[in-house]
Amino acid sequence: MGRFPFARVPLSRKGAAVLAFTLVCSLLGVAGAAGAGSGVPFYSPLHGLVVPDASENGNGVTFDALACPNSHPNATGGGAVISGDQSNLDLELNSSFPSGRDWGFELNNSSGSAALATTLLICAKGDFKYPTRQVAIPPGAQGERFVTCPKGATLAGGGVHAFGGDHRTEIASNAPEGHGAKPNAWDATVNNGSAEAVNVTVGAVCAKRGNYKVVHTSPMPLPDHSQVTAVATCPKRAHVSGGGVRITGLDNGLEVAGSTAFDNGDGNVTPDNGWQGTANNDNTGSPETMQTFAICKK
Ligand SMILES: [Ca+2]
Ligand SMILES: [Ca+2]
Ligand SMILES: [Ca+2]
Repeated sequence: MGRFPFARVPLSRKGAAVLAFTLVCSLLGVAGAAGAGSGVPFYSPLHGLVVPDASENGNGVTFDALACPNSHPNATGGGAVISGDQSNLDLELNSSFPSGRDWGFELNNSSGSAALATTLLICAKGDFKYPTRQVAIPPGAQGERFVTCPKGATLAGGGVHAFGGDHRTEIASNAPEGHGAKPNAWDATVNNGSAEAVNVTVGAVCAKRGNYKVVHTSPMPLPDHSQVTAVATCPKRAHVSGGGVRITGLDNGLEVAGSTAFDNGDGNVTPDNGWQGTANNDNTGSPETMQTFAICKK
């Protein structure tokens, strides 16, 4: 786990146990993954966990991590969904970040009651690069960065991690750059509603080989004080490798609440068919739009 750059989270005994447990789950999933032949991504089993309210754990942030198996040692996409009391839009993604073989998640809950989350990981064989860029965000501000794949490599996924802050630190946007089918960069915006500065790392997953293509929904209305979910579906015979959510505007009330791989009931239960994104407009006072992006491997 030496490459794991989640400096804020000391690998406590509990954290190490979670990591070991999820690694075992990932390994067990190898046999269960449908069609995990050469070139087809590996999809981890869903990992369920409790996300306590801030009144229980102080900062309102819960960490989770998943690791790819030996057969498919490169993480390309991490998914997380939080279920609970959404009435005040207080469940959000704080971080969802690639790190070579691993993917880390930080999940916010200040809803007043415990929530449940499921996380999953998509992994690939082959040769990948994980370029990153940083941005420091003062208290009360937002910050954006994009990170570009090396020449000749293709975008296969991406994510963002905020070091520091608390449950008021949230992903505001996290998606491929631009609207093209073959973007070469990943772009993320983070809100820092906390009282301390945070250091944000934006990471792209770049494949040296393979045919990857980005599809996305049209911009969906995201009215004030609402939550909207949209699914971007991959073309037939393509398998999703990663994805994300883009939200317009710049405000601490614009939040990614969920972002995960999607199964369309195509005869297997593998979430290989696209990406599902959920966005909050938490009392910004203005209407915005949201879009879900899927990166699909042929
Ligand atoms: Ca919120
Ligand atoms: Ca917020
Ligand atoms: Ca499926």
